[in-house]
Amino acid sequence: MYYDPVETMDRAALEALQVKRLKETIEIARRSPFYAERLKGFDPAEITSPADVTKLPFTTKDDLRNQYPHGLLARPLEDFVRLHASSGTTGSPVAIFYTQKDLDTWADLMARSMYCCGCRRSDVLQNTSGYGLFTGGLGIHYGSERLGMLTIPAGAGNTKRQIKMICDHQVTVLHIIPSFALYFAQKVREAGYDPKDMPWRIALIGAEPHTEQARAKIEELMHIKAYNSYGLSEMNGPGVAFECQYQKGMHLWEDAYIPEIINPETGEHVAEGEVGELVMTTLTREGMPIIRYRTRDLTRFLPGHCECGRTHRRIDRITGRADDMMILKGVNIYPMQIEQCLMAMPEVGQNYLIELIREGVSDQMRVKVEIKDEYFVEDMRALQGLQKRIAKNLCSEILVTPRVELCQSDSIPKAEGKAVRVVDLRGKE
Ligand code: ADP
Ligand code: K
Ligand code: ZN
Repeated sequence: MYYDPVETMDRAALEALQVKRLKETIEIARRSPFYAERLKGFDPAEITSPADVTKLPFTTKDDLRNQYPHGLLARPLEDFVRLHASSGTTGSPVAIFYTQKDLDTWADLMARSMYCCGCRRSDVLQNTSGYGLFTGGLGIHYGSERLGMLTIPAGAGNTKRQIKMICDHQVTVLHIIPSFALYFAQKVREAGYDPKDMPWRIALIGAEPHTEQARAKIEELMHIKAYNSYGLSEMNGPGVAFECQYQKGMHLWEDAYIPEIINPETGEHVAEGEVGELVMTTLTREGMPIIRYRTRDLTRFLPGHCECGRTHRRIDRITGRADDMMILKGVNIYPMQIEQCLMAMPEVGQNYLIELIREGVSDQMRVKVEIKDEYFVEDMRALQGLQKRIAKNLCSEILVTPRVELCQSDSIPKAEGKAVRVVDLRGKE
C-alpha cells in the first residue's frame, strides 16, 4: 500500500521528527553566509514544536536572487554534484545546488509520490518534460528509476515520435504538463489513434496551475487517470506534494518540509482551511537548506483525514501565484478563474489565451478561446450565440465582461514548456 512507513506515521511522532530535523536544519543552514547572518543569535533550543518555525525569518525569491549564486550553500562547492535553475517564469533565475545525498532523498520523495498514485515497478514511464535545467526532467526521471519503472527520457516536443514510443514500449505512465496534455490528446486523435486503445493508464500532471475542469477534460480526452503533482525548484523540484488514488488534494510530505499558509500581506498564518500563500522549510536538505520560503503559490490546507490512511496533510490545487493576479476595473482576477469557466463548457477546445489590452483610456481583457471543430460551424448566429454565452459565463465568474474571440482548434500558439496564459498588450498594440 505504501512506499515508506513514514507516510502513515502518527501525527505526534511525525511532529517530533519535524522538530528534530528543523533543529538540524538550522545548524546546517548557519554554515552558509546568508543564514549565518540571518539567524545570528537564534537559539535552536527555542524550537520545541513545528509551530516554532514562526520564530524564524522568511526567505524570499529576492533573497535567493541577491545571494546568487553561492550565498545559501552550507558546504564547500566541491561537495555538490548537481545544479538546477528555476525556469524563470517570473524574473531572473535562481540556482539550486544538490549534494549526492540531496539527490537521493529527492529521488526517494519522488518515488514515494508516484507510488502514492498507483505507479509500480512493472510500469513504463515516459517523461515528456524538457530535460535540462527544469527539474521536471531529471527530477521525475531519477524518481521513476528509483521506483523501478522502465523510464523513457523522451523530452519535450515531437508529438509523432512520442506517440510511436508510447505504442512501441507500452507506456503506462506519462509525465506531462496539463497544457501539453490537452494538446497532445488532440494530436493522438489526429494521428488516427483512439485514446481508448492507448496503453497508458496514469498521467502525472503538474508544473503549472490548472483547474479541476482541465483535469476532467484531460481524463476524458485521453482516457486516463490524471494525478496532480506539485513542486518547485527551491524545494528540490517535483515530489513536494502529490495526489493519492482518491484525487482529493495533494499530500504534502511533512517529514521533508514544514508547510505554513500565510496571509501574503501580513505574513501571519491564515485561519485553518483558508487560502493563502504557501511557505515551506526544507527538513532533509544538507547542501542548501531553505527556511520559510515564500513560494507565492496560493492554496489552502484541506480539512479532515484522507481515506488512503496517509497522515501527511493535503493541500488544495494551487489556484495561482500571488503575482498572477490581474486587476481590471478594480476587480482582482486570476487566470484560473477564467480557465475554470471555459473548461466547464463542452464547446470549448484545448487552449485559450488572455490578453490585456487598452481601448481608449480603459483597460480591457480579451479572451481568445479555441472551439472544438464540431462547434466551429458556418452558422454565424450560432457562433455569435456561443460567443455571448462565453462572455456571460466569464462575467458571472470575474465580474467584468471580457471581449471574447472564438478561434479554430490548434490556432493559438502553444508554448514549448509551461503555458503562457496571459499576455499584456497594453501600450503595445
Ligand atoms: P518557475 O518558478 O520558474 O516556474 P519551477 O520550475 O521551480 O520554476 O516552477 C515551480 C512553480 O510551478 C511553482 O511555484 C508553482 O507556481 C508551479 N507549479 C508546480 N506544480 C504545480 C501544480 N501542480 N499546480 C499548480 N502550479 C504548479
Ligand atoms: K521495471
Ligand atoms: Zn490520500
